[in-house]
Amino acid sequence: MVRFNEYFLMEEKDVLLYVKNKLKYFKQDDNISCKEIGDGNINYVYRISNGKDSIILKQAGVHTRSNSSGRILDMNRNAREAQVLSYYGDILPDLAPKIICIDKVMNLFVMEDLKNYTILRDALIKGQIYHHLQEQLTDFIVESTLSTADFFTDAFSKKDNVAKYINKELCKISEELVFREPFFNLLNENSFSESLNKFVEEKLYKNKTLQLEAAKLKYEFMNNAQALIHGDLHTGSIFVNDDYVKVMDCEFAFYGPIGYDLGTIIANFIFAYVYHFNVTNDKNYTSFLFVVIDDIIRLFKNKFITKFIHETNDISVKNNEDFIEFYLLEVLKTAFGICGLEILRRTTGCAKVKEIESVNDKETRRNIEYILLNIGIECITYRDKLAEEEKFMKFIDNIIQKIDFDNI
Ligand code: SR1
Ligand code: MG
Repeated sequence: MVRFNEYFLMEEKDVLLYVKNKLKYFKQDDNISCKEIGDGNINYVYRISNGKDSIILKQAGVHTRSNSSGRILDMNRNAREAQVLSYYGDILPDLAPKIICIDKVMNLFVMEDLKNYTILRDALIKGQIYHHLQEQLTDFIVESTLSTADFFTDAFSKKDNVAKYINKELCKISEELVFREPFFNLLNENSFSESLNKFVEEKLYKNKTLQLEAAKLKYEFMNNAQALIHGDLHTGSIFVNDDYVKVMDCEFAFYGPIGYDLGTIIANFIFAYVYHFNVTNDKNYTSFLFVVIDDIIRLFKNKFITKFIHETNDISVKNNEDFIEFYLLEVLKTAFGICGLEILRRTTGCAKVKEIESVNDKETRRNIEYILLNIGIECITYRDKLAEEEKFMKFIDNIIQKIDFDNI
C-alpha cells in the first residue's frame, strides 16, 4: 500500500487514496471523486468531493507545467506558499482560503474549496460588477505587506523572515520573464501580432533608454527586501464573489518591494479595461473599471499613510510626515514601473492573459496589443510623475486617445 512517506507526483487516483487513507477528511464510506482542475503554469491542483462537501489539494511537481523552457523548481515552494496563505488567513481571515493541512514530504497542502467563487480575471472579462474590489484589495496589499516591513516588526524577526522566505527559483522566473524578456527575448518565446514586429523592435528591443529603466526596476526587485509580498498578484490569482475577494497562488512570495504587488494588480485591471474598450465597447463597464483602478491607487495611499501613522512605534519615523511621504512615493514609483513591465511582459511574452489570447479577430487583437504596449512603455517612462499625481486613469485614457493605428 502507498504510504505517502516518500514524494512522488500524484495522479487523480493517488490523490483519492491520499485523502481517504492519510488525510481522513471525509467519512470512510463516502463516495469521493477527484478531478485535476489546475490551469496555472506551475503546480497541480485537484478538487476532491463527496458530492456535498469538497476540498482543494495543491501539489508541487519538480518542473513547471508550462513553457518549453521546462524549469526545475525548489520543492519547498509548496510549504512556503501554504505558510504565506496561513499568514494571510491570520491577519485577514476573510480574504484568504483556510488551510486544512500542509504535508512537507508530499509537497502538498490542502485548503478549503472556494466553491461559490469565480476567478477575478474571468469575472472581469464577463463584465461582472462588484463593489468591494477596491476596498478589499487595498486592505490586502497594505495590511499583508506593511505588517511585515521595517518599522512594524522587531529588527530580528524582520531579518529572520527575509532569510526564511528567500525564493530563488521563483524570483528568477520573474527576473527573466518580467524584467528581461520584453526587451531581449533570450528565451525566444515572445509572440504578438506580426504587424507589431517593427514597433517592438524599435520601442523595446532597441530602446536603450527604456532598457535602462527596466534594469533599475529589476535592481530594485532584486535588492529591496522591503516586506513580504505576494509576488504574482494578478487577477488570475484572486477569487471573487459578491461579498469577498480571496487571494491565492502566492508561490512567488518573498521579501521584495511593496510596489510590486500594487503595480501587478493595477496592470491586470488595465488588461480588463483595454479588453472591454476594444471588444465589448461597454461604456458602463469601462467606467466601472476606471473608478476601481483610480480608487485602488487612492485607497492604497490613504491606508498606507494611516497605518504608518497609527501602527509604527519606531521613534525614528513615528509622526515624521516627511519620511512617510518619502516612503510612499518610492513605493508608488516602483508600482507604476512594475505596472508597465507587467503589461509589456504579458503582451509580448510566454505568460499571456485571456484578455489578449481569447480575442480571435486579428485586427482587434493587434489593436489591444498595440494599446497595451503604448501604455506599458509610458507607465515605465513616466512612473516618477505618476507617483506624484492623482488621476492615473486620465493618463491612461489620454494614451488610448492619442493612438494612431495607421502609424503601425
Ligand atoms: C513559468 S511561470 C509563468 C508565469 O506564471 C505565473 O503566474 C507567473 O506570473 C509567471 O511569471
Ligand atoms: Mg500563479
